[in-house]
Amino acid sequence: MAMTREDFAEVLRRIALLLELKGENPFKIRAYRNAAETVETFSGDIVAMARENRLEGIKGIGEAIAGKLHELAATGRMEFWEKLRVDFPDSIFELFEITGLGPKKIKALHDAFGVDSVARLKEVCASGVAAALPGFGEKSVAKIVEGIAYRESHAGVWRLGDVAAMAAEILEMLRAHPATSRAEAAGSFRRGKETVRDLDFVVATKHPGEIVEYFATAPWVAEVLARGETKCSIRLEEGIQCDLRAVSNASYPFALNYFTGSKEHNVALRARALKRGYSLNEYGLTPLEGDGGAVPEVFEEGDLYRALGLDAIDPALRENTGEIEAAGEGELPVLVELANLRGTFHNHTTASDGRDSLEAMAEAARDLGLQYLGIADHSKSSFQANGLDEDRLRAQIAEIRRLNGTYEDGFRIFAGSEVDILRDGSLDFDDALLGELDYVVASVHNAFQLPEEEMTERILQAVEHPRVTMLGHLTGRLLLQREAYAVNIERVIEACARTGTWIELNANPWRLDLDWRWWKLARDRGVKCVINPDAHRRADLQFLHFGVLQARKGWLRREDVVNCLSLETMRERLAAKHSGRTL
Ligand code: DGT
Ligand code: CA
Ligand code: CA
Ligand code: ZN
Repeated sequence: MAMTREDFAEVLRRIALLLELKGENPFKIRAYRNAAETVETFSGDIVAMARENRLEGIKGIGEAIAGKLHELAATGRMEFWEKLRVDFPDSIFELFEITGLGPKKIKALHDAFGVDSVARLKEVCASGVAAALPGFGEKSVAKIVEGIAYRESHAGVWRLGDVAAMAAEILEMLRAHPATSRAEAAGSFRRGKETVRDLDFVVATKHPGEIVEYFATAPWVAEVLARGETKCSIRLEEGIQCDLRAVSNASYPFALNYFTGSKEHNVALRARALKRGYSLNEYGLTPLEGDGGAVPEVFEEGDLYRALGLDAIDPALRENTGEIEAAGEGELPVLVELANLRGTFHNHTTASDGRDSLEAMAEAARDLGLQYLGIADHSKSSFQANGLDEDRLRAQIAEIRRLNGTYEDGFRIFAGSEVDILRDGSLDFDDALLGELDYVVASVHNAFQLPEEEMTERILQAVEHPRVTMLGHLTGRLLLQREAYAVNIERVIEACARTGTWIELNANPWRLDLDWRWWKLARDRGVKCVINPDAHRRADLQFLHFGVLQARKGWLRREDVVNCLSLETMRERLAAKHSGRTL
């Protein structure tokens, strides 16, 4: 297959990792990392440009790396990379996926014991030799062992954000086939689950054999796992499994409904059908013996729900958490949509650890049709993220005010800060400076291991602070990488309801925090949600899509999500929250 920008980025990242193991100059390593980022986010066809040797002058790709990328694009090989990698098996890259194990430790383990795979790492941890290495000790080895166990327990699980583009591509390809009359992605992906085990597709067709053949021989198939007349399972080159069902047009709504799940939703729906005298399965709805009544016509999924006396239930809600009862009583929520959002608040720029400038971020938000964008760069204690000190933040506020004067269409940047909640619950800036901001996002970025009681008190103190507008990524989880820290979420929700503090639904697909399972409760207690992309570059504003999906899974309506408010109302709301200031 032809080279893609992802292939480029992967090679550059792996070079950086191996250079790190070799103890190379940090600037050189940084150059490869930057180039990988640039390649991934560049707006033109970077692969074609590399092939034609036209990379010169692109910011983030130096001359030497440009030459190497040209070689890779033109010949499919990069001599530097091939030479570098001969000393290391590919399994060494697994080590970088383990929490608690950084490049320095990997290098030490590799140099001392030749550790070059997770299997070998387990051995040296178990035998006790790792703990004896300088800079290690029992405690850090215990952390590594925990990291290995976590990774193993999540093997075969994928983040929604990492598979969404693949799913869309496969669906598009299925729909393009002339024998396809209808096609949809099903399963946990369609339900918008934050992680999925595989991708499921359902196709309506008169020629299932042709669709199965087409699916099994697509260019991205690495392996055909199982193949029948009407179904097929494959593994993609990226590693994820995909299941296909090809059904008749008449069975399609039933098959789509069944394979969308969840299993629990299916079971409850089938019970409902039985009560009404039908048996329901993935092929259709049939009257129970002896009943012999007419079967309502079902052309699409909505008809199926209506046939059972229910309003149509959005896939996001199908987790059997009360949606069937609500649908029976006409009480399903009208769920928030991406198009309802008018702005968003938690975003970074090059001032801290973002990749795009303030102006560029604002332009991107305007392009998306948003009326306002909040900038909340890190505060000074987050030094690893280049957090802003008082002077730099004041300069940024001034720059935001200046830019606001230049927008003739009324677009507005709100000046905020993602302020660290320090270990003792105090905030990283004093009240005077916080008072100069339009809003404050308060987040925990360190001391994750505090006991639950202490962590909860720490966060509650921020909630009680009159200048805190919203809590950022409340639990700190990183999906498939780091568990949420211990915190009593219910108590935080109650405090937020009482103080009018908003809770963020962080839409970054690594976080999706606060988890959708909490939102119905939060909403019922009167807490407002704010969907934020936590964007570190322009393209990350697209994360809002994932945030909206999670909000839908949490039963949230337009009126529950504050950033659906128009600019005018939002200005009033913020001013009222932090009284005495004009924005
Ligand atoms: P996952 O684990 O992320 O792939 O989650 P799903 O929900 O996509 O699960 P999957 O792919 O095993 O199956 C797709 C759907 O098929 C599932 O949501 C519901 C339906 N299904 C699968 N097995 C059963 C079952 O034993 N009983 C019922 N009622 N439905 C099932
Ligand atoms: Ca699935
Ligand atoms: Ca499946
Ligand atoms: Zn943060």
